Amino acid sequence: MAHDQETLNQFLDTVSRFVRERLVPLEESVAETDAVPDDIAAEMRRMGLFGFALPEEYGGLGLSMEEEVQLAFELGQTSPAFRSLVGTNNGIGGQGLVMDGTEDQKKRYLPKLASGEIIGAFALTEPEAGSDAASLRTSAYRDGAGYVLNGTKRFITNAPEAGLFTVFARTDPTTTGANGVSAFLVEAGVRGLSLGKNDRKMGQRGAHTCDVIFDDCRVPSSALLGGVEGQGFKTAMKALDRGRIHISAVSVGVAERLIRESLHYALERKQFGKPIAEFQLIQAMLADSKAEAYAARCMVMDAARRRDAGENVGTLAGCCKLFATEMVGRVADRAVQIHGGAGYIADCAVERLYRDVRLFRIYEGTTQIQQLVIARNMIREAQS
Ligand code: COS
Repeated sequence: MAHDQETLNQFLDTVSRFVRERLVPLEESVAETDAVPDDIAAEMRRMGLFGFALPEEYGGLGLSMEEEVQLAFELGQTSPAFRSLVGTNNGIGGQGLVMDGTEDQKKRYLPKLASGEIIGAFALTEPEAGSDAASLRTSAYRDGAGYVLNGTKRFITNAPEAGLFTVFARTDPTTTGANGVSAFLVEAGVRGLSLGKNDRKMGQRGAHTCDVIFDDCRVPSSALLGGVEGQGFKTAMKALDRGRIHISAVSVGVAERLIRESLHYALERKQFGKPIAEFQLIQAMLADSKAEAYAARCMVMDAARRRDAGENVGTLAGCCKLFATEMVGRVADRAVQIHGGAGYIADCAVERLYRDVRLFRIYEGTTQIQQLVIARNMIREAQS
């Protein structure tokens, strides 16, 4: 539901201040300790950030997509680990439930996700099924009044903290494709569900991923998302369409932060007797970054508005993800270049952000998957 402009502006101002005054000063220690402090998580709960995109009737803030991307522009102004903590509940870990859950399932879990009492995780990727998500092998066979899950999920964001997993598993062993996949809501702590060691990642320290292993894990029939078999892959794709716009907005936010850091440094740093900002080769890098970040911001706002208006934005979400995540990679690279040697040193924000943003081009669908989705949709449309 759309909020009035004044309420939205107040909320965005509060978040912006929280980011600048509370989160930015903690960036280095979060990277060092690999943990977001509990008091920050508590503040995020109080601000409603665990449920910004979840419906108001279940305790969320019910932001529209256009409102959500504006929030993501703000949350993007600091280490992505902070956003990641609240990202799955509102995104891929909660939206499957919002879009396709039964009323009972929504009532049971959405209020807890919205308040941040539990963390939701999206368990799609497997050791042998990354981009080719439909080839997943985790199985769920019917047994009496429930299902038994077996298989391993990989790189699952927030799995170490999760209270609820949306798990994609094959209920029809006779098909190898998308139609045999169903989604299950599996609570942490059930027998047969275990976690691997936390992955040691290139960046985004403070945000955690690990394997999720199902070994004869028994769940009741009521765990089947929407109560229907064979719909799981579509649920995953719909959640990802939405998530891709959100990640694009975060990419814009981080790019704007990197540009600010670069401009500030270029104005302070003197070489050859004057601030390096006065050299045209530095100006070219600043200008390219500014123009590209602005283009991505406009794309993201447009896709979000169209989604709110009810358009199918699968292609546009792919365009945003492709452009915005590649854009922030280039902006981060230029930011390091503008900082010179200082940008390669670990206590420099741009060094850390350079590593952090590398993930944006990979998760929720690689750049190459976005290219494939965009082109496939174009061809289908032309032929229909
Ligand atoms: N919304 C709704 N339904 C969708 C959809 C979407 N965006 N995309 C596909 N579907 C449906 C299709 O309509 C099709 O249904 P029907 O058989 O009833 O027509 C079904 O899902 C299978 O679609 P498709 O044939 O396109 O599946 P593919 O196996 O060819 O896979 C790609 C398509 C590659 C696009 C998909 O596997 C993908 O997005 N992979 C990347 C996965 C990913 O992002 N992983 C990140 C992990 S989460 S961090």
